[in-house]
Amino acid sequence: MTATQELHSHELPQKERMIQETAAERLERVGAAAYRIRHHALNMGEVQGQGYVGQALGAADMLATAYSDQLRFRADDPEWDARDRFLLSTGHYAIGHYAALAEAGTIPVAELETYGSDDSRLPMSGMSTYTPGMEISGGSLGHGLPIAVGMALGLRYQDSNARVYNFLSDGELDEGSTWEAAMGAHHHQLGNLTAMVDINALQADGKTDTVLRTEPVTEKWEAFGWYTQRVDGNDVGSLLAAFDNAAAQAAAVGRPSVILCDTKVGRGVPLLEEREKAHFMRIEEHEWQTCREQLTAGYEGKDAR
Ligand SMILES: Cc1ncc(C[n+]2csc(CCOP(=O)(O)OP(=O)(O)O)c2C)c(N)n1
Ligand SMILES: [Mg+2]
Repeated sequence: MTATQELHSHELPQKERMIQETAAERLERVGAAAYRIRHHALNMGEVQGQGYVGQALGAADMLATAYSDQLRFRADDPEWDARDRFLLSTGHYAIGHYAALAEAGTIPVAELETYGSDDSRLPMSGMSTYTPGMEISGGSLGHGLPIAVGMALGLRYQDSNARVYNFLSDGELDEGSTWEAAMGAHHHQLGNLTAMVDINALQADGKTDTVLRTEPVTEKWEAFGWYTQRVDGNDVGSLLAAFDNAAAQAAAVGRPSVILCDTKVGRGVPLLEEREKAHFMRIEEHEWQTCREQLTAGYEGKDAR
């Protein structure tokens, strides 16, 4: 295998690949992937004129860290037995997930423009039967972690080294099923399970602390027996360090890991970062180009906010 092929092969996570890369180069690579994910998400949002764009922008760094650095997968064989499973339980975040799958090479970039249209493989809410690389049909909040627990247990019974990642939102911390699953994961010592929570402090009905106060979140996960880290979810360096720590802890039998990621809705596009009613954004026709320009200006200026 040539060095270039190795770089684009994700059969092993970055740490286990024989890629010679400095920490700065790694940061640059994952940061560039996050920028492209944001760019794709804006283009997809424009097709419908509205949507869950703010979440995709907020979670892009988490998705880039997962897909361009941590996950084991074959882009052209989404059902490869040994793949790590990435379960999106927040179905409405599908726009960000599709962007990440395009970045990973599982979905053609050109197909992204079909997002949300009739007969598209990319419906607005993630469906496993429609989309390659979409492991579960999410949307009914609080189902992802219970499914992840079952999968992690099943993979252990099969002596598989594959790991299970569940991407969930802070709104899913309102769901009792999430906490039942958290308890089950600890009980079964699912060291092959990692939860990544997008704490954007927002839900459909308003700010999380006004809908249902979930804090102190860190202490809750710790009390449930999980290896718990909390990071700035828009800082790729912190995300890489946290995912590396989680990977170093991973074992067939051991503590499950959770990475709590504080993110900003609309991150990278100042026009959208301050928008009201950010759960489902309406963006005017003339604003999309401004959004793209702001994103690129921030990225090229290596906006250090
Ligand atoms: C079990 C369940 N209850 C309610 C809903 C309706 N719902 C859809 S999105 C959403 C907000 C959940 O919070 P979060 O995912 O944190 O929202 P965001 O950060 O995207 O605004 C709700 C309540 C649902 N999909 N599933
Ligand atoms: Mg939220």
